[in-house]
Amino acid sequence: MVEIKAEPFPFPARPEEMALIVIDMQRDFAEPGGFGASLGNDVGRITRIVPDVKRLIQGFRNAGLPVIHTMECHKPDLSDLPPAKRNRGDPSIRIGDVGPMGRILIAGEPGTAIMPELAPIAGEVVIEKPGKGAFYATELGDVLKRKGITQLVFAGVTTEVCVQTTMREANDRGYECLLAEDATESYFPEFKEAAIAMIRAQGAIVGWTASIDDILETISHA
Ligand code: C5J
Repeated sequence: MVEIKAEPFPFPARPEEMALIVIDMQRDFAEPGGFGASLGNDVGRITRIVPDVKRLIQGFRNAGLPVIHTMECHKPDLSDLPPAKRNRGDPSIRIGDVGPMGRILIAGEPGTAIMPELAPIAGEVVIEKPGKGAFYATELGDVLKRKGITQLVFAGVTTEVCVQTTMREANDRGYECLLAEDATESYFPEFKEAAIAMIRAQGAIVGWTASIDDILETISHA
């Protein structure tokens, strides 16, 4: 067992049982004309972390540890999109509508794709998820079981929505979860800060948080 410098206390790492989960680094959340922008958000906050997420992914690849990507998306016939989700709020375009990058958050559309800088490489698992959490209605749990994974490092967007939801799902399923603080972002800086605080509060009630450098320092020597 090795330790990663983390909050609220060192993360007891078992690199041979560890995977990186990169949540929803999709064009639809990061580029003008996508879903994030349709909700009135400043998508530039998301693009700024791309080099950091890339460095973390590369560190896992260099260490020979699994990288798993998720994409929030729906079937073209919208059969996995509850009306309660499609009709929520007042976006300029809704999930399933045609936007400048194709149909919003629909599998196979250009805007739904993972950003090219962070594209999965051959052999990496990509989980298409209809919900905010990556365990809901997906094969993620089976994939992790097959690979013998018990510890998850998280990156991606947005911190307080899909990242935090998936961490909570994972925590309840018995995984030890570590959030890479500088490889995650929110459209709202105060929400990112609050999500990090609530994840590691009460003795890591949901999980730990750490910097990319401290995570890579440990796994590169493992
Ligand atoms: C959102 C996500 N924010 N990936 N999705 O709708 O966090």
